[in-house]
Amino acid sequence: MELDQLRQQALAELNAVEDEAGLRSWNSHYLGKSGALTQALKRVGQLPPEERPGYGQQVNALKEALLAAYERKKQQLHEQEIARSLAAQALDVTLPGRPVLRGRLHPATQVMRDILAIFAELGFQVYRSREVEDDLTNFELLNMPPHHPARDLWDTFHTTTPGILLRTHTSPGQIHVMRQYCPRPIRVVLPGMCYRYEQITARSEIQFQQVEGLAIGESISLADLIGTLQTFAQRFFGGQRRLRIRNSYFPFTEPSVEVDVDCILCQAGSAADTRAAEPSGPSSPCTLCKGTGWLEILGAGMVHPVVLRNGGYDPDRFQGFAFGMGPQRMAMLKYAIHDIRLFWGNDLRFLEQF
Ligand code: FA5
Repeated sequence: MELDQLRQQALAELNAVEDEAGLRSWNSHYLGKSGALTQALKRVGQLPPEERPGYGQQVNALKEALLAAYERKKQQLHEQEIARSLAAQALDVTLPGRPVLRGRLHPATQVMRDILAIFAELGFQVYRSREVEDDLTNFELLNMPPHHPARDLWDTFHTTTPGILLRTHTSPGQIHVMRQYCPRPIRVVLPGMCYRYEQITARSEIQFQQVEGLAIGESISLADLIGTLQTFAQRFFGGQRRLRIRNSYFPFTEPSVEVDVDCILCQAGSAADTRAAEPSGPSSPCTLCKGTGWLEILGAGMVHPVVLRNGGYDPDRFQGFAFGMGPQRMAMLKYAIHDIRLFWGNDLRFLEQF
């Protein structure tokens, strides 16, 4: 009778339990070491011997029943807790996801890839050459011995190691590639960064890219150079821009030329008599062409016999043409960019336009 009461009371209390703390307290009250069931078992010693086994069995059966009820309640509370937390932090699967910001290629990289793709179609392979050069390769082997006045054309960043400098142009790559492939014919482009210690303006940076071109063979002429450059310009500018080829001077080519493209910003180069186009004075608004209507994009020429010999080729048997173009200047002329400093300024308003 006493055990029946205990069962009813325990189950009623368990039923009223609402949380885990209540469940723990119920457990220690009924099933714990000094709980009600342990106390009930201890009373077995006070009973007459013949009643003890029956009483003991009843206490054990009650213990098992309460344990089972306890486990059920525990599971029930656990499920309630999960349902409550799900309701509190409802997950709306219909909400649109957070947009992932996608990067893009830097305009300088895009233009560089466009240039290399066109030269690949013309049969030119890419050759990578070092940015930290020695004086010998950057100047001397290109027919500019020490104290040669032409060295002044390239204001140079020297390192603290004597004779080691940041290359001022990609032309020293000509020597590397010639010495590697001599005496085979060559048709390569050499892209990369160049450095010059000069004043930064809207059209000149201290750090800029160049793409050098070099073709060496046994029957190469100036006509091949002009044809290659015209074909390239036609493909790069899509026929939108005009070319002007002028004679020039470089110590490592003979004869030498420079190529200009008509200015996209002011279009002054498209005037009827382009040869007469002169700087239009300090009032000119065009930062790109300084009012001349033209912007120089590259230097070129037939490889000088001294350079051919320094590269290992016999100048009596081989000829070659070379050019060095400025991709930043070309991008300015293609996309109407008014200031070269935008390329390395890291301004997203500029970069996101490409
Ligand atoms: C040279 O650097 C020669 N090595 C080019 C060459 C190669 C001639 C092979 C003959 C044979 P130049 O200094 O003119 O030449 O530069 C070539 C091109 O690089 C320029 O037409 C221009 O497009 C670009 N460039 C030169 N200086 C800068 C600068 N400071 N900022 C941006 N682009 C520049």
